[in-house]
Amino acid sequence: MDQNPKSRRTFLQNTFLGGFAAVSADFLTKIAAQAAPPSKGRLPVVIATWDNRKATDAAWQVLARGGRAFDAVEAGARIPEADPEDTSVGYGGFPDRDGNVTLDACIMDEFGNAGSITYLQHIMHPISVARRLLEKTPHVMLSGDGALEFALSEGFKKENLLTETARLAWENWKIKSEYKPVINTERHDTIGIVAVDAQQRVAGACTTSGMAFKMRGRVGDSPVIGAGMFADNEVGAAAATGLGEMVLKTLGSFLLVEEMRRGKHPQKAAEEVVRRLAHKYPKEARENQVCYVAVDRKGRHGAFSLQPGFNYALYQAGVNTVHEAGSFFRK
Ligand code: SD4
Repeated sequence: MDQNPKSRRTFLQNTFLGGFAAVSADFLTKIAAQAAPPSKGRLPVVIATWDNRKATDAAWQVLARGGRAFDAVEAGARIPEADPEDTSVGYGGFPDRDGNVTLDACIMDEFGNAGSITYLQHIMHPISVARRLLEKTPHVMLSGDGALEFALSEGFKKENLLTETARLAWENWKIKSEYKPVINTERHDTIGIVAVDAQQRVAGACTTSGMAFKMRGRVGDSPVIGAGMFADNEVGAAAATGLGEMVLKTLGSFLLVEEMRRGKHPQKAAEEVVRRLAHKYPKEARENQVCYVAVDRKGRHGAFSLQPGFNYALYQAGVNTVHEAGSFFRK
């Protein structure tokens, strides 16, 4: 599925916390952004991080029959959640350093309602639990045991999400047991999925098992409204993948939507948010990956990342495609 496994590997080799010498912001300003030509708008549209074409396809089934973007992004997010081969989302996700699979997800609708679930164990579809929280309670975030209790009370099934492949990867990691959190090193990755339907309703979702072998209790950007994902019906929506800590410190998806609100095309807005990261955190930016996808309510889209190797799935005008995003740093 990964269209460019070699470049993906390259960035993964370069992707970890700690290590290299600091890079000056001046140096970074000299590196030109490699921008794709800005897209024209068309509705409906759905865009997802990585080559999640099965997810954009599921979302498109909703959009194509005139359905709601909110239903579309949930349907899309559920695909990798149930896929045991996707080792960074839902069932099959790599566990934390103690062997627990813990899931984070969030979702927003066209009214600005939000639902978020963090540190959820044993439930395959955190995105649907987040939706249920949004619809049935006055709350926005629910975590850990409380989230599990809520899910069970809503009829979600408790199951073992640790696959044999993920368990073996964890056993293997334990040999050195080096605590150096790495961005997931598999071909599929966290899904952020944003859509605008034919009635110009905007929605977004994001779901992940987080960083592989993370510290127990660690929560990343993905369930944080405005960090891993943000949707505003007046403007558009954005979602992130990559090193959550960097996204959290800049509230990247919120920032991206605000850049669009000020008139930027989603592509230019995504480039601006990545550029901001590179200026503010030059050393971390050099050593890690952060990626964004975005749509505005006209149906224009954009995508950009720090490092090369990020691709995204786009379903628009009846065609499901995968594209290599531009990046701040060159190969
Ligand atoms: C996190 N942003 O937990 C997620 C991980 C991710 O590709 O996107 N991996 O930090």
